[in-house]
Amino acid sequence: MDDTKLSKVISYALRHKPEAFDLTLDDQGWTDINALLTALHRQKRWRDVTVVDIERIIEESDKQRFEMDGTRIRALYGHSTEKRIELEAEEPPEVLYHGTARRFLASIEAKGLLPQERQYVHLSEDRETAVEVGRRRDDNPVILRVHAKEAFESGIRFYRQKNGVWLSEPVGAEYLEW
Ligand code: HQG
Repeated sequence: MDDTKLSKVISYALRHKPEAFDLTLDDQGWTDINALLTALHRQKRWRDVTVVDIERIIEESDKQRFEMDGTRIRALYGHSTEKRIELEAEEPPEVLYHGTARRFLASIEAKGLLPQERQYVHLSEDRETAVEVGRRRDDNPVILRVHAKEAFESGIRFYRQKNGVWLSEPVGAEYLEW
């Protein structure tokens, strides 16, 4: 079984298009794992997927993209569904990082960090992780230092996910440095 492809199809279902899989997400993004399996089984490629396969992609992935709890599963970040996932705001560390493509800098300087297609801006606790995120779009990414605590003190909300990814509301350029 191609675990990368399985992870991608589950990401698509849990982050972007649950309705295409006849799934509904609750306010925190949870859905029933058996409903997800039933939806996957409708596709020939995924006819034999079991909960063990899903457990394996969660355990073996370098990134923890999904979380399981009893009979529920959810994506921990990346959502673009219309209904906003509800998260609990927390005080962030002094500095967080965001890796991005050099070609986006002028726009980021003008408009700040925006969630774009997703519900939240995605930030990293360490520079190395931000480099990996930025490399998806640029071989030589720009790493922004985000003055998160200062932004938080001015009322911008931040949310820590279990896997160490931080999500936030838009962050104005005055809190960014590179
Ligand atoms: C950029 C992946 C122009 C932003 C990753 C980013 C992460 C702007 C892109 C997670 C902008 C959005 C999220 C502005 C922001 N003007 N460009 N004002 N503000 N941008 O993919 O943070 O493998 O939605 O810099 O590793 O790159 O899928 O966000 O380049 O953890 O699990 O707009 O997704 O994880 O891109 O990545 P994305 P991201 P997975």
